[in-house]
Amino acid sequence: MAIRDDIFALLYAADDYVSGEQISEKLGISRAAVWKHVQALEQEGYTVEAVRRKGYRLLPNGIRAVEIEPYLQTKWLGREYQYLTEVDSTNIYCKSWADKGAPHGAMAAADLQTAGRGRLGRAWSSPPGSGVWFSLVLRPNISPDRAPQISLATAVGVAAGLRELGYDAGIKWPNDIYIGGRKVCGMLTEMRGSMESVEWVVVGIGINCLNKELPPEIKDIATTLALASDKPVVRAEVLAMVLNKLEYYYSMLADEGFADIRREWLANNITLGKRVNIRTLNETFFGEALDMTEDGSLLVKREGGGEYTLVTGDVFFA
Ligand code: BT5
Repeated sequence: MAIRDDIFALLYAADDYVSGEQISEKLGISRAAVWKHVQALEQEGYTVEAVRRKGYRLLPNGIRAVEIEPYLQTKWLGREYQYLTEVDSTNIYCKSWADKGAPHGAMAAADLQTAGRGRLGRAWSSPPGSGVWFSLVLRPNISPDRAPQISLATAVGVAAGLRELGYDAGIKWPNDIYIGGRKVCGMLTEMRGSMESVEWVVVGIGINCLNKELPPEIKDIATTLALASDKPVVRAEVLAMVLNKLEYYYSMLADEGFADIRREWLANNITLGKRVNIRTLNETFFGEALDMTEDGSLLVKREGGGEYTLVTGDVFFA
């Protein structure tokens, strides 16, 4: 949406109000069209003050590149960045971008996802102007059986970013981020490769930020940063802080292997020692989460006897 980006850029660059007339003259569109785009920006989560005889003033709270830049300290992660006002799913977008040659560290983020997805095709609620919905293209030099470690490193990075911002974020195995007993962030990792090597990994991350209301189907299990604390939430800062930490932990995984990531995961987890309900494709049972193994699986003591090593599946607190 080029015109909307142009209007955004004009408002973003101005220290004061910009009149509708100035914008319409500069961009060669009607004042009614300006007003329509301003409303669309508000849909995206920006606050645009409209004052009679003065014009418009932007209070930025989006995730365009110029907004993230002041907080971003990464070298390679998120530097190739595609911002989308609307997309079906940033994972779908990044998978096809990866197939077309997106570089290691490329990122796409969207204000609104119309078909945001969790694992096993579950829906991921991603309303406009409310969260940080983004995906990363990684080209790690690891064997495919180590790909789950990337998800665990991602959980460590997101939790560290949110903790840095003052939120008491913990990790539920394998990689959900919880605040106050509720899910604030989920991740979906997808991969293309052969038996021997990984061509790309796309990591999709959704963090609920600004919304104070949640759809009925998740309102008892989910939370948002705005609900978790009274502090103002700046989405660009959330995204950049998380990227800063993710780059650090992805580099740690590449340079030093999984042991250090595992240590960080253990230090920030809220899973071990809890009574859990495990659901795999084949069975459902209760037990106590005992440990995360050295390759990232969850070790569970089954009620009724025996131990179980969970490689993929869902864990619910029971
Ligand atoms: C996940 O799946 O938690 C992975 C979510 C990944 C979302 C990101 S957003 C950017 C990128 N693009 C995508 O299309 N996806 C990624 P799973 O563990 O299967 O959990 C899904 C379940 O979480 C749903 O069945 C709901 O119960 C719940 N849920 C849905 N939307 C939620 C939300 N916004 N916040 C918290 N929980 C939610």
